[in-house]
Amino acid sequence: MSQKRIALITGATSGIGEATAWLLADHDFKLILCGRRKDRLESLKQDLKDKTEVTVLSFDVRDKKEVAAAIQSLDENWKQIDILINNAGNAHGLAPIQSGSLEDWDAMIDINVKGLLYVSHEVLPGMVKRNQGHIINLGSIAGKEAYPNGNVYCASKFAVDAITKGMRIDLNAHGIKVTAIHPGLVETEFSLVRFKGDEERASSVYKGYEPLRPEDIADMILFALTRPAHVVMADLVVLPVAQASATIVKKEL
Ligand code: NDP
Ligand code: 8X3
Repeated sequence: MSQKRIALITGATSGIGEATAWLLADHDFKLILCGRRKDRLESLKQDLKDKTEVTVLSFDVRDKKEVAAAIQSLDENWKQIDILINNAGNAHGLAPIQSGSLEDWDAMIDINVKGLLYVSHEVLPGMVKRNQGHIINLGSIAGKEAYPNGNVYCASKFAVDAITKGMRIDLNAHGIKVTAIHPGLVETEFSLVRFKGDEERASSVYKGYEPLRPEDIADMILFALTRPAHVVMADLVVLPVAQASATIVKKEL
């Protein structure tokens, strides 16, 4: 009987990360679920307990000491992380570059770029030592094309694209798979965070067409994780049918 692989998912408390947790729990993976909201992590652990083994780590990816302490605190039987899903991230604000907020810029660079690096820094040495592992980074269509007022969010996702390519090159000698998945519009808490709790503005982003659901991206993640040993899904853009580019969306309002 083959051993269950251990997957660490950042940003598992909502949206794509949470949907991925549910799907992987049904497909023979053990899960390390991460996020800041402890209550959500605990209730997800409870919800998944009949499907698979789950452990939770609550930390802010912006804090490198917290990231290191949390991952190093894992029990011996959880330390061998086979899969790292770098999913935690958000947009903060949507404003022209000349009037952007420094706090929003810090948040996006610190979470989407530096946070991804801090978590990877803790997990990669084990994978390298074992010459085995799979990293999946959540990029975005925003990391393939800049769009009006997206400036720094787009930059953070272009950085994720570049880091992914760098990881694939540097980890090549160790047989570690590196995948980037770049979704278009997915209906999650993403816009609620971007618009700082403005529910009406957030929901209007997804009106007049059928957006992706977080489960659609979870499907892609499972697909990437279940390819044969000699195959890596390197780079994938996934859009709702109504979306042709970052800015062209066929809406019927
Ligand atoms: P959600 O807002 O639903 O989820 C974001 C997740 O990231 C939450 O679990 C949140 O957990 C976690 N997170 C945010 N900030 C931090 C932090 N400082 N420390 C730790 N965890 C953090 O959004 P999505 O599910 O849509 O987003 C997931 C990923 O997908 C992101 O990287 C996003 O950029 C990307 N993406 C999303 C698209 C979309 O249209 N929705 C399209 C393309 C890419 P908590 O608040 O509990 O810490
Ligand atoms: C999220 C998709 O188009 O809102 O990365 O930036 S978009």
